[in-house]
Amino acid sequence: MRFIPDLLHMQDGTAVTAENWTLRRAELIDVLRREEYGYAPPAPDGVRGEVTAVDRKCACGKGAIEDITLRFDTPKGEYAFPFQYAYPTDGKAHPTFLFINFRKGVYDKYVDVDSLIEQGFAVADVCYKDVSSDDGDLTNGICGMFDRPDDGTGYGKITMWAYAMSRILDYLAQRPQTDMRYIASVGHSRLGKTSLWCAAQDERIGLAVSNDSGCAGAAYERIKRPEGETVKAITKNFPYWFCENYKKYVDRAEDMPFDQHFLLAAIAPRRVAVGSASEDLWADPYGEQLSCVGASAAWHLLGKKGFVGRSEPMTVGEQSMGDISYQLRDGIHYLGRPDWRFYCECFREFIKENP
Ligand code: GTR
Repeated sequence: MRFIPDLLHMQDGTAVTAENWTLRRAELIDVLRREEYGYAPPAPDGVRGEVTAVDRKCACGKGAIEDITLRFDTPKGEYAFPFQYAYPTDGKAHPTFLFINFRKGVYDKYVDVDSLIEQGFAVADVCYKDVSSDDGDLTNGICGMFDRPDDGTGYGKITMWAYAMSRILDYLAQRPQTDMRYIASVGHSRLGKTSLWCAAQDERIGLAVSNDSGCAGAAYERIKRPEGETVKAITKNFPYWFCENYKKYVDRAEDMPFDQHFLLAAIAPRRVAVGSASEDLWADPYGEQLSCVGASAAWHLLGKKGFVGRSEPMTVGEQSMGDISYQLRDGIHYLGRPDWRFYCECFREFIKENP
């Protein structure tokens, strides 16, 4: 087996303990910022939400969906982007999914908003392209609102999509319908990478959901099936998702001072749910499962169980529920009902363990 960077030693070689975990976590985040995703700008002092429309006829009249414009100040003036907020209208605070999606709106093939409301969940839903385009233009949307350093560590798109999710959370914290103790970030594929990266940095997120996030998401780079996407492929097709430094590791995975288990571990002791799909070999299901195994050391250190599944490849349909939960769902690269069923179950487990 190849050498995998060690979670449990600080950069200076000191052993990591439960006491200095906070420092180690900061190191993990820092190396991921510097070498992979780029540094985010500082958070604004505050955000303002303007509700522009409300639809009360959803989930049989038991839920509402608001269109909201979120505004905040940046060094280059006010920035605004839209998102939707759907919640049960029973006057209570609800566990909330913070969902970043490919398309606008909660009525979408990747989410069943009525079902989530019926189960007592709220959902904030943002279309990633409303934050910044998915291309090499680093001047539009939120990306254009800051001076991006050109030393190799300037933010890529994933960092800024994640930044926008955190700004939505700033706003949700002002809403009585949101139970801030119970926030789950969710995204599929490139947005699964975004969900994990957002949760790694934002401790208000109690459960990070990664659906088919693959390369630069949940999947190890060093241990990979031959069909799996690599740093070489991803930085060729989507260089702008990352900081420039990430390209240094094309064909040089062994030189990376991190691997993707650092991303999962930076979420400890909070919870993670990783979903893979059996036919999604590009995202490398087994590489995703193995990085869950590798990241587990962080939870063990903190007196938790971490990943409780096997290290042999799971069979199709198998699930394991722990601090890091994992499911290998039958089918293609997709965010569907069996995925959400599992994530809702993981969310309920998290709530049960943290009353
Ligand atoms: C692929 C990309 C993957 C994954 C996917 C997606 O083309 O190579 O890393 O993120 O797109 O976002 O659907």
